[in-house]
Amino acid sequence: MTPPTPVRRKILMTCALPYANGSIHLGHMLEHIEADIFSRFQKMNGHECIFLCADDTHGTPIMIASQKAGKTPEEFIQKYHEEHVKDFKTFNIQFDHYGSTHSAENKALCELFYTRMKKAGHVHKKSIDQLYCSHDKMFLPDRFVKGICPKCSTADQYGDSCDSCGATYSPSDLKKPACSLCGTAPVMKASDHIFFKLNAFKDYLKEWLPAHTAPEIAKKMSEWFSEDLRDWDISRDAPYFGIQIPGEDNKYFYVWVDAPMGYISTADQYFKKQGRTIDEYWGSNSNAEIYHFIGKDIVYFHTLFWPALLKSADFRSPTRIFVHGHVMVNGEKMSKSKGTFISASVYAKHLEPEFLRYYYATKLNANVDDLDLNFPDFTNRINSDLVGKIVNLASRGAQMLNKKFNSQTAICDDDGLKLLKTLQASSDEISNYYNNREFGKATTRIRELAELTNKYFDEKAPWKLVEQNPEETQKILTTTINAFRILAIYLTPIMPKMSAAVSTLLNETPYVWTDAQKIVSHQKINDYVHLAQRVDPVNVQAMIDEQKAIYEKTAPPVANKKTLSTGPTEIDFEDFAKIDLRIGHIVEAEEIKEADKLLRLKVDIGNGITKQIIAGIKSAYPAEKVLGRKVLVCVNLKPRKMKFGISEGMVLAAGEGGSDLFILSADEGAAVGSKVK
Ligand code: NOT
Ligand code: ZN
Repeated sequence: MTPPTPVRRKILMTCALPYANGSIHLGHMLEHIEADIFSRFQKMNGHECIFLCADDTHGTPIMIASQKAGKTPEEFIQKYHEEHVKDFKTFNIQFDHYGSTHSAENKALCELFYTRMKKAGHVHKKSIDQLYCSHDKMFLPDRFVKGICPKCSTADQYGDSCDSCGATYSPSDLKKPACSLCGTAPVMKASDHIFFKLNAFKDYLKEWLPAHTAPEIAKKMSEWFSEDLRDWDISRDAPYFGIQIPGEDNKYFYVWVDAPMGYISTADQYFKKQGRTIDEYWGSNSNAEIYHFIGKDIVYFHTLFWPALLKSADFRSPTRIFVHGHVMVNGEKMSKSKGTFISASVYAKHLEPEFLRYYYATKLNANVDDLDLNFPDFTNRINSDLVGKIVNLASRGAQMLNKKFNSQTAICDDDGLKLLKTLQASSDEISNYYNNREFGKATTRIRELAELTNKYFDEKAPWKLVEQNPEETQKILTTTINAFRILAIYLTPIMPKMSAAVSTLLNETPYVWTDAQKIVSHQKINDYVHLAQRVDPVNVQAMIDEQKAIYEKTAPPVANKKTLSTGPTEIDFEDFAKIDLRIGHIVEAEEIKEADKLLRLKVDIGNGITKQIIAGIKSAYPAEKVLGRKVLVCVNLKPRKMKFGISEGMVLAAGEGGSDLFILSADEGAAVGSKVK
């Protein structure tokens, strides 16, 4: 009887699309490693598994960041695209295609969705009031408004939540709100927005959720169903870097609309290249498996908005949303100032990427718990488990075969064959762990099998036997290398690089899962090359130090207001002594019409020198109130190019802002240009 042909599954899977305005860090890597392990496992079992990702490229933050970088948004996102692709490659994340939401396919798809949603009556227009910066001529997203927390009065808080007391609010609740770009006080302005009627899908979502997510997620999300689901604002006004809404003037899709579309449009690009179509996977009748791997912070978008959008536009929904927890480092939240917000590229400079894959795998399971990247534990697991127990088998077996037996394997001894049977018999168990994303259990089982093999090796003690019974010794070494080979095959989804080195060592082709059921005998092997070096804690520290230094170099100087709310940061006397303060005489003052806060001043600082200073004091000082006054000026500030010209110094003032602002003026007797002591 011939065994039934295994079913070839059709799987399409994605990771969340990283934003194209920052580097890939070890938090992203958890998700990409998790997904990559899953994908490689499916591929080596002969299934079609298409692993896709793309950069998430639209929205206000990217538009503003590109302006600040002096680039077009297209140039800006291109640079990150290249960087992201490179970082993923370093960690052996094997995408079938890595796209971008800034693509013709994504635009076309958004338009198609919108047309269908509109036709089905699932969108409507409504005028809403929002904060608007009349200087920057744009509506301000919550994160672009700063002010005083309405609850605890801490200064310099974002428009959505307070860092100090944790309160959440809307930007118009802030006291003394200001545009975070230019400091201008924003005004309320009305504009038409387009809303998606999410509540029309409430009954559908109620049923959909438990069938497509883990019970703990479904339970949490079901809390939303106790009330009506609110309409979702899917439009943004120009200026916006994104995809224009068809049939509207200067309106764009909100980035969270076109981002999930990226899952499908990236698939579209991939299939087109192959002369296939996305209907095979995404068509409403397709029963292919579709999985989204995401972090717990974006569950809302993937389990409410996304299935509703798909339903509205008559697309099928994903099979399952796989949610993981966040990465903690040494038991704490990743922190830039502590150097534990580690970028992928800095990690790879100091430590082996495949070790991170192994370590994450040992801690990954199918639940949503946070995962602690604990460096002492990391070092220990790599050194004692991976290197000490697993890789060590290869060096013990192969090196002696190289030296004493002319690199030739023989057959296995009887005890050895029993051992190999035990290892092979674990195939289904480990397979199930991989399929169920219980990678921690898979690595535990593999480690146990390595322990059995080490026990066998120690009992047989081939290093003692080699002189008196070379024939038996060769068999023991053949068993050892076979056992290691099986473990390397089981580890292939996690450690593809090591697996490739092992197949090369044994003169074999890259491994597929069923190769574990074979035994290698009477074959020549190659010279053993080191497969893994132990982790030196010195390198861990060097990585953290480098990351910290990068942060310190790029961190914006701490604003005064913030410093006061959290306790002053001390500076050295030498730093203070660098500031050259003088008495200046304001000889010209002019209001900059286009800016709410700015005056253009000419200040005589003595010795015949005058400086142009653009000062943000207009809210308290109209031009005529400062003209002719003697004020304190910092005269050695590097000239800064501002929107309205170069500013060559700083007029000192204190206060919360608005009308609550006081210039520091000098007594009438003070001589212009004299140094402030
Ligand atoms: N760029 C987003 C983030 O949180 C993820 C977008 C995922 C795609 O990093 N979308 N959906 N839905
Ligand atoms: Zn502004």
